[in-house]
Amino acid sequence: MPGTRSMENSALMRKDTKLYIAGHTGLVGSAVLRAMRNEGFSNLIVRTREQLDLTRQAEVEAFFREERPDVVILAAAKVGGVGANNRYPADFIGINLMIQTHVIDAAYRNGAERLIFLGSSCIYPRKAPQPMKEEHLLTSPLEPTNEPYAVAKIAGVTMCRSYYRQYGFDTLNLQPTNLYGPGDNFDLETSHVLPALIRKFHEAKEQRKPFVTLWGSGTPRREFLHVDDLADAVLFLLRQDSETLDRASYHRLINVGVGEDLSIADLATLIGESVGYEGEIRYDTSKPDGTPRKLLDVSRLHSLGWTATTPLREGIEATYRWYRDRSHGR
Ligand code: GFB
Repeated sequence: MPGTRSMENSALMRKDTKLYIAGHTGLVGSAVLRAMRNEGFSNLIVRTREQLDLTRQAEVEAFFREERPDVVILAAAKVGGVGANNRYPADFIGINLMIQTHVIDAAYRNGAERLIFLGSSCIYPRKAPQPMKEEHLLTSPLEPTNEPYAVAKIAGVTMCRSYYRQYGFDTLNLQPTNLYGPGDNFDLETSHVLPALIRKFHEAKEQRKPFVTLWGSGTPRREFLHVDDLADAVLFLLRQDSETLDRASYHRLINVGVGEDLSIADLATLIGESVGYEGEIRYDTSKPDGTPRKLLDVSRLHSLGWTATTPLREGIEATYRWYRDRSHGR
């Protein structure tokens, strides 16, 4: 029977737990690292891409044999917005399948006590009922613009679930909604919408441009979670015992979001206000809209007692300050 360890004896509760964060330089991994440090975890393991290439199985196996981490947070992934997903489909499926397959298998074989796998809300079908429940996974076709990425993430979820079912390896799959925050990618071609809009509005203000052009129609709806809230959820879930996770999750799958969405047009208004840009907003409908709506049902996580706390306006303002301080786009 998988998952019967008690938390009192578990490595998960100790501050000297050996905890490996895969992908610690990315948006999610860097937030998890900050949160773990703030909590006083003293035995955190990280490796840069130069030190450890997660797409190379032999390197990953050697690393796990040597380090044998107790807990693994798998936040390493090839990620990007709708434009990047569309342009680099091979990388989005290939790199992600390699990284997650190597890490999940090596973590199990080298005695990790728990692995948390970070996915994305795009694993749910394009026309999933809204808000999207964990149960909606694999119930109808995916959104074509990010199908390769979604298929890789679904394979990761299925692998984690299967290792739990067959071997009792304590895995948990988190599906965060669209994320933003410090450390995000602000490249206009490959980023997600929120950092792209911060940069576009900032540059338009600096250069006194009369209008800003956004992609698509402005009608798709998205939900945005500050990455520090996600890191807090990771910590919260790490502290739950295995039986609690069995009860609360849907076969070890759990959504992480805020439970509210808004249209891209409304997001643009909010970001324009935060940046202080007063010009016109135009839309380039030759660019893809992607999924019409992506709102997560977060009742499973709420039932455990966790809710997101960062209001969107506040989160955007803080992210804008972070962006400006790093002199991006000046
Ligand atoms: O954030 P985003 O790139 O990704 O785009 P998705 C969200 C919406 O914002 C789309 C619109 O309707 C875009 O057309 N948008 C407007 C813009 N202006 C811009 C802009 O300047 N840049 C960008 N990037 N979008 C991704 C998936 O989907 O979400 C990934 O492709 C992943 O696989 C991620 O799941 C969370 O929300 O559409």
